[in-house]
Amino acid sequence: MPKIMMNSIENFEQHVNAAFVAKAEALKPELIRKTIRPLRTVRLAEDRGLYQAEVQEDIRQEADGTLSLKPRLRKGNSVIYDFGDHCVGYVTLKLSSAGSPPDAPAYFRLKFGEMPYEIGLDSESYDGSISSSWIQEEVLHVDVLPAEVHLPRRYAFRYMEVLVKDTSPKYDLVIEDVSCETVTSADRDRLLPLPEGTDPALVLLDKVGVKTLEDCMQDVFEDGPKRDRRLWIGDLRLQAQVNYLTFRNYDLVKRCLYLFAGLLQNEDHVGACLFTEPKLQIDDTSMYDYGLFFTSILLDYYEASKDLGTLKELAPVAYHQEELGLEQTDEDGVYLNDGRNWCFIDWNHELDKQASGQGVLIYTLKQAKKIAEILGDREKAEELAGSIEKCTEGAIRKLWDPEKRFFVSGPTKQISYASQIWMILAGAVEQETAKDILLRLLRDGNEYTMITPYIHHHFVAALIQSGLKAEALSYMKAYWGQMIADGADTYFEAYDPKNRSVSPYGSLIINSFCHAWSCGPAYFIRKYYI
Ligand code: RAM
Repeated sequence: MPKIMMNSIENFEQHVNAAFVAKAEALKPELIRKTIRPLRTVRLAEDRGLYQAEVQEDIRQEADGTLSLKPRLRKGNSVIYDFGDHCVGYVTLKLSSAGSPPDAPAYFRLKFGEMPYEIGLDSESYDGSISSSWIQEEVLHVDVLPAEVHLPRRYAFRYMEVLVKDTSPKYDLVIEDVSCETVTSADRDRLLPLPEGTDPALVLLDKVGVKTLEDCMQDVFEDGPKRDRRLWIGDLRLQAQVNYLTFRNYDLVKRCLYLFAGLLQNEDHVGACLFTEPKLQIDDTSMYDYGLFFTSILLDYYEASKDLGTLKELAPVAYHQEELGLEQTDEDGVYLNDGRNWCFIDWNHELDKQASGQGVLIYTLKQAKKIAEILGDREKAEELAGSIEKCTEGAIRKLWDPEKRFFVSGPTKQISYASQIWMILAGAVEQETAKDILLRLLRDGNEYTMITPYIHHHFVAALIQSGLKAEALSYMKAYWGQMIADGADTYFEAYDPKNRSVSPYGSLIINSFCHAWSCGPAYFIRKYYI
């Protein structure tokens, strides 16, 4: 497994702006709770090397709220519940016994899976690059039966397996009831409906995107409710865009903006992600592209909410990120990509990030300029215009290959999707050139594959921006649509239709299958196709 390049800052400092943090805390949402129960039990079947769930028995909920199925299990027996859809919340089990009085504790394992793979794959053999503690699995002893067991952790799952490790020869464990109290800060009553008559394929793509966003909307916008359960800038940017056209929770975005602005890193750099527990704390991971995206999120937030006060208050933080970004460029305004901090772009470990990082810089410089214009700060706008010109001209000189008619990146002059996408999004080339680049990519492909829906999202954005709306739609239908065909109730963190086992970390068991940065179809559909 290649090592993940998430550099931590040496001599890390957190610079707190208490007033900003207080503003963020005042916007902390009340979570909406709902109790749900499983719809059926399933068994696992293998399909092309991956586990799928097959219906075993439907479960009715009786008038008194109890379940029609009360599995009776002894050593080695198991049951897999299917809650029918992805859920995020707290699980309660009501247990009793059958046979003689229980003369030994009930000892069982619980496993939760957003997808059937996580139930089927062996957790013990996981040896990937991030912690196995993310695997949603517990082993419990219950000394006294009957019992009501409230699990303290929050789980993200659709499937839940109970595997009895032991009871005693004298009694069986009976599962009387299982329920999940789901939590979200997304209010379905505020969800904007799609117009009557929308193409059913789009309705489905949108529905899964909305559900993905809903389950990631908690106390902050989380990247994934299974993992990392944290506020990450890159994810926030895309989920905020979907949120403006769906649940319209402006305060949650505002809260996240103030959290990032109120908890800065060394040099007042905006951090890549932050923790809300046990206390508010910026992580010590520093990311080049993610820091710059603070500017994008702020501008998008203003455009959606028209909250001028926030724009004004946070603009200096955004401008500063641009200055820090420019410090990592050479005399021609070209991104050095010298490893000072991590430029993410996508989970393709082979990718050279120089050109894509340059694209992100120009893209956000333009947004910073727009902020300055809205605020009437002419001097700032002119200064930014100068940087945009320098960085664009430098990029064309150093990163554009006129023969190949592609952007190249780094010492090996690597040609990748990511470089083309971000330089196009930055508006570094005319629309006709952009179109030509993208059509050639669509036709010929590229060896530096896109791994995450996050980069696929930007590919779609680049197609739309370049006037290739129809191509963007069919691309979206093919990629996200195939994810649905492969069983997605919510969109995955990583997905490659040609390699369904793809994982940035070494195993599907650790992947997140409800991941914020993948919810984009709901944004594209609502903004461009209805
Ligand atoms: C992972 C998370 C998150 C992403 C970062 C870069 O840890 O999946 O969503 O933003 O990587």
